Amino acid sequence: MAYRLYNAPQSTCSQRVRFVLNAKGLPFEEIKLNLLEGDQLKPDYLKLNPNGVVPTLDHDGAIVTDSTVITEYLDEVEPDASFTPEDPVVRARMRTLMHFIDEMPAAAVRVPTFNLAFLPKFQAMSRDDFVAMAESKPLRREFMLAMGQTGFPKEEMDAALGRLRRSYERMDTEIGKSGGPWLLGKDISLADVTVMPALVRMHDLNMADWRDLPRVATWFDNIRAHKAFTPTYYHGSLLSERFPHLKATIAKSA
Ligand SMILES: N[C@@H](CCC(=O)N[C@@H](CS)C(=O)NCC(=O)O)C(=O)O
Repeated sequence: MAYRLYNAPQSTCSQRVRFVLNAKGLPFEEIKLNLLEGDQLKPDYLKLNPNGVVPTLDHDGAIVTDSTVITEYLDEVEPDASFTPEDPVVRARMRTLMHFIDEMPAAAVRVPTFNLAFLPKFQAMSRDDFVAMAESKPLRREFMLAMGQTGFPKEEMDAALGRLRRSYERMDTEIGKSGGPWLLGKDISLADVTVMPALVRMHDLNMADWRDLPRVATWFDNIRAHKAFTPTYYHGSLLSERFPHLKATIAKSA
């Protein structure tokens, strides 16, 4: 049984999958794509993942895409150290949360990420090259064009930060309802793995806005103490490690 993961170190969706593989102790071959150089848009990769995004899992030739689908797939084919509640009602709640997370924090976190980390790369391009690059993206064309080469305006940034804040409040409510320490109670689930990279990203950007929510603060400490965390976040997985210019931005905003 061989697993090959096409992914990128700093990609939040990839980090979800690496976490589950590491937690289950499954060896995998890691193919690292350079997203800023457009590896995800090359014809051979698009045959595997027509959305032109990472991650993609190749399991002995079976191709599985979309991080939440991949983590559910892994939990089905490798049920040891399960991340899926047995009770179908709790399982449904987990999936509801996973949908919420993909729509809210996972989408919102792209705005500060692109504005703070990736924009300098796009600003260095000619207008024609930038538009051609944006238009070559199957899934993120409109997102890239909306950002443009000047970045998302303040209103967009504020809206994204508001959506993130509401997501932390929702986490706080869910942990309170379930009794914690995880979103669905005493066991970690795929919902926790799904939201993890958004909080790690905001913490890395020095924008962790959950310090007044002790249940979320404890949740964050717990996930960072999980045995799968360090192998998942190897050096180069944090934006501050990959982009030196970010250190100055972060220092200014601190
Ligand atoms: N719904 C997809 C989204 C994947 C996604 O957006 N991946 C980003 C990295 S986190 C990507 O590959 N971006 C490349 C690009 O925008 O060109 C999933 O969860 O796998």
